[in-house]
Formats: sequence, structure tokens, C-alpha cells
Amino acid sequence: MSTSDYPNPGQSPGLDPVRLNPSLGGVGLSPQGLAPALGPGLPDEALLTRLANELFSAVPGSPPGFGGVPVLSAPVTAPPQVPVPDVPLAAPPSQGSLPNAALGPLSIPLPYEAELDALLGGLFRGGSSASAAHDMELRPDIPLSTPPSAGTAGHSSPVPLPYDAELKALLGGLGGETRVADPTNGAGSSFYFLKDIGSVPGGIGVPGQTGPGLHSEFASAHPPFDVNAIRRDFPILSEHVNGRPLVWLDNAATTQKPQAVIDRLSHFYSHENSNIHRAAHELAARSTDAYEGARQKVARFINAPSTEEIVFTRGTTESINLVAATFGLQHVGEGDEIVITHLEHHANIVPWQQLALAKGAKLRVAPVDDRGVVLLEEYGKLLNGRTKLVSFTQVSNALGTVTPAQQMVEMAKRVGARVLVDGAQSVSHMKVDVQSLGADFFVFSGHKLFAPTGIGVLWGKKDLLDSLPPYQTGGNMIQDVTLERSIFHAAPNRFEAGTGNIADAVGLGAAIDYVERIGLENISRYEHGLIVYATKLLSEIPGLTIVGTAPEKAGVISLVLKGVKSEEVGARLNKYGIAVRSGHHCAQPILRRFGHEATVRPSFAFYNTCGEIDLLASALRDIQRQAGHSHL
Ligand code: 7TS
Repeated sequence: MSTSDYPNPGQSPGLDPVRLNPSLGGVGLSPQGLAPALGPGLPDEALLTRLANELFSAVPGSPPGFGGVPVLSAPVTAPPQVPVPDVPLAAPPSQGSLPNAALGPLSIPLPYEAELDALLGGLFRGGSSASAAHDMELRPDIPLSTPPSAGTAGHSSPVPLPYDAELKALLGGLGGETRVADPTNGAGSSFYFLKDIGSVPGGIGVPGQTGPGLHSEFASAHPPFDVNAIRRDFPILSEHVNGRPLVWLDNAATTQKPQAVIDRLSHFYSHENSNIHRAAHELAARSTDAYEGARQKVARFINAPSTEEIVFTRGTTESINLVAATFGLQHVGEGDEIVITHLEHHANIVPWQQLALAKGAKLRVAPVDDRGVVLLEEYGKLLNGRTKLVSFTQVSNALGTVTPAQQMVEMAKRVGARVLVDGAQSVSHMKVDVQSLGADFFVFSGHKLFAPTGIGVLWGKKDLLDSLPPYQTGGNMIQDVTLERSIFHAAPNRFEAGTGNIADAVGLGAAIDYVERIGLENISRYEHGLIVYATKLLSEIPGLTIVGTAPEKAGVISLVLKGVKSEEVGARLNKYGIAVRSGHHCAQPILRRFGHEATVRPSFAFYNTCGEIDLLASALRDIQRQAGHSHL
């Protein structure tokens, strides 16, 4: 995109008003997010907002201090005065409204609560809700006294993140051997998410050591993570469902949106809305700047060398179809081979099946082991001179497996294949650098990254993109048209025919700003703690089997409950206000590999808490009990 494409040459591409005006939500903690917690009587909101800005500008790993969470969190996490409702504690079990579903009282035995509280200082609990809740009989029809998002009573000072070492020390010493059932042979595996203590970033922690001595060490190693402050940025997390605070554990399907993104959309439609590129007037200039600014943010986010390599699409599905229809059309012929893995989402299977069918090519599938780990040796055997394209996911949406993407790309490159990496489930959990990844295409959906639905990204190497035929044709993507022929733009416009999803692309830019202010490294570290905690807690539930036990997992835990259909579990969890996806997750081949047609899939984001996981575990225990399997 040259600047001459802009109707108003005085305005440079990428000038994004939201960045210039914090009131538009261009900071991680929006003023809107802060205001309710600060209360009306506080003297200097501007100062606090500035501190909030500095917090999220802090480089991950920088020492806490001025502008860090401790400064910010004191006012922000002041516990709200939540009246304790008149809960009939001794009330008899209520009847759920599900057919034949007698939902009994949900008792919340918080396993390891004392130990975890000592260690984590309430970090994960998102306030006092879970602690407060577990003293009472919880029923799906009775709201909790304090929603998870409502504050930090009793835990007003956030503590550093829990890392592998101390969690290992803590959890390892508590429940005895962790039972994570093997999906196929039933053999237990060891507790599998924890790396060696020596490999913990910063080298913190001493094997077996727990207790307060560790806290100060951790405090100096990483900035703290104030999940309560973050939760306040997401208005929907204060929703109630079935009279209970919403527990959103369906993040692999879609993520919730921070106020900053909601505000950015509203600002776009209030002040900038226009079609882009074509009309020479002020609003066209504004919308073009906002749209191209979002492209710059995406490029920066995945470390693409150029904005010209960023194509906006509707999402991962469209991005993959685009590559299949263009690269596939041009480069895949009869007898050629396309390699995927057994882990793939249908969006990364069906387009290749169709292409293979149309071209007489062959689709080959790299198998996984009984943990859900790609068998690299077998994968290597599939690669040869006929392999035109390898397409695989960086994180499995059904099992949570993190694939060794860089290594798999390298192996594919050795036989001269092009590589597409599906980042739909990775971008929200880990830092992605497309240059070090080495693939040719990288695709993801905005809605899984706290941005709106209907916007996604195809990144491709510039020379490769420019060599491909168009995907769709029409307006916007042409340089010149006569009635006899058309000359197409280069990438990215070549692949953006028609009027695109301008506002939501801008929203994606705001989401990226938001995520970057928290920091992907901080997010990864925090979520790792969540996965460790959830795995430990869930795997101790009688009759519960975790499906997918790879040593590297992100975001997702798939499970089945003996004797209860997964769809039924999902419907019953909904009664408790807990949202998970249950079904085949559009990944039937991998579930069938493990002998299932459906699983229950809690999936996590950085705004989830251990308190929510406690609620999930307790609800699952209850469901199990009600189904008459308490003897298991
Ligand atoms: N690839 C992976 C790995 C995915 O998880 C998904 C969506 C897609 C591709 C398709 O993304 P879309 O945004 O184009 O739909 N996964 C899920 C899921 O797990 N539950 O709902 C959608």
C-alpha cells in the first residue's frame, strides 16, 4: 500500500486515533474498566489512569515498581462492599429444569485451598468468591454472594505468578500420584505439564521448597499478574447465567471482548465510518488510516517483515480456503501430496480433502501417540519430493497439544514443501514470530484473540502471495480493468476483493494493543499455572478421564465423565453458570482416535481464575454423583 492510495495524503497510514486518546480505550486498562472500581470519590483518577497505562507499558520481566501492579492494584482491587445475600444455606436441593436432571446441592470442597492460598495468595481465585462460596451449599439456582469478578476481599495485594517449580512442589506433595488416565490403554501417566525446575525462566525455585521464602524470589523475577484488574476490563464477565456468575470456559470457541475493543468499534462507527481507499473525503481517510493501522498492528504482533504480507479475511477457515483455492490451484497437481496431522480442526482437513479430490492429489496424515503428541518420525516418513504443502495446527483445539511447529516446518522445508501453520488456538496463548517459525503461511481468527468475529488474518511471504492467483475477484483488488482484461493489485489487496470487514479489523487492532500491554509472556505463564491447577484438580475426580495428555499443552483440557454423556455434562454445567463446549469440537478424527465422539472441553484465557476451576471441579463432582457414579 503506497501512501498515494490514501485519499488524504496529509494523513499517514496507521495514524490511529485510539492510540492518541486513552479515553477511547487505547490502553490495557481502560478508564471505563477502572472507574467502577475506583468509585466516585477518589481524588485523582487521571493519576490512576496514568499508572494503569504505565503498568501495561511495562516490559514483561521488568521489576515491579512505579507503574507496576503493586502501585495500581491498591486502589483498583479494593474489595467492593458486596452485600451477602440471604442465602438459605440449609435449603433442600433444588430441582434443575433440565429434563430428569435433579441438580442437588453443589458442595465446594476446595482441595489444597490452604496450601494454594498460602502459596498463591489468592492470585488465581479472582477474588474471594470461591473461598466465600465453599463454606456454603451451592445450588445452581442460587447466586453466589460474590461473583468471581467482584473483587479481592481478603487478598488485596496481588502476588507474583505461580511457576512450575513451586506448583510442582506444592501439588506433587499433596495428592500423591496424579492420575491422568491414558486415553487408550488406561495406564496412568505422570504429572505432565511441569518442566524441570532448572528450565523455569529465571532459574527460580528450589525443588521441594514451598513457603513464604519463595515469594520474594518470584516477586523479583516476574511482574505480578492482577487477574482481578484484568477481569474488570471484560464487562461480560459480570454477567449472570441461571442466577449464577458466569464462568466462561469456552475460550477455544471464542474469547470475550475487553471494553477497549468494544469502545474502539463504537468510536469507529461514531467518528470514522466510511468505505476505504476510494472516496477522497475526510471519513474515508480516517477509516483507511484505522484499517491500515490495524494491519500494522497485526504485522507487529506476529513479527511479519511487512504489512503487505497481512491479508484480512473472515477468519482461519477463510484463510485456509484461500490458500487451498490459490496455492492449491497453482501448485498441487495429480499425484502430489498434502500432509496434515491427525490433530487438525475440520477447517484444516476439509479444504485439503476437496483440493486432493479435485486435483487427483493425495492427503497424508501424520499420526499422534496416545498422549496426542505428533509422532515426528512418522511425520518425517510422509515427507518427500511430491509433498507440495504441509498444513498443521500449532495448538490442537480438541486436546490442547502444542505441536513442535518450528521443527515440523524445518522438516517440511528439507523436502521443499510449503508450510501453513494454523494459529487459531495459539495466538492468544503464546508469542508467535512468523519469521522464526519459518512457515510460508500463518493463519488465525480475530475472535479467538479478544477481537470481534468475522475478521481474521492470512500471513504469507510476500513473493509467494504475489505469485498466487486471486481468490475472489471484483472491486478493490484490481489495478486496472478493461472489458477485455484485468490487472490485479499485488498483495494484500489482491486477496481483499470487495468491501471488507473494516470496523472489525480495527477492533482486531485494538485487541492486539490490549494483549500486548498485558504481554504474551505474562499471559503464557499465568495460563500455564491455570492448566497445571486444572489438570491436577480434574484428574482427581472419580470417573473423569482427561483426553490428551501431551507434555506441552495450551488453553484446553478435554475430558469425559464415565457414565454421563458429554453433551449432558455441558448442559448441566450451564445450570451452574459454567460455559464449556461439549461435542466433537469440529475435530472428529482426533476424538475418534481416542475412542470418543464427544468430550467436555473447558478452555482457558488469561481472565480465568483458579476459583472458577474450583467451581468447575465441584460441579463435575456433583454431576458425577447425581448420575449415580459416586462409587467410582
Ligand atoms: N483451526 C483451529 C485449530 C480451530 O480451533 C478453529 C476453530 C478453526 C481452525 C476455525 O476457526 P474459525 O474462526 O474460522 O471458525 N475452533 C473452534 C473450536 O474449537 N470451537 O469453536 C471453534
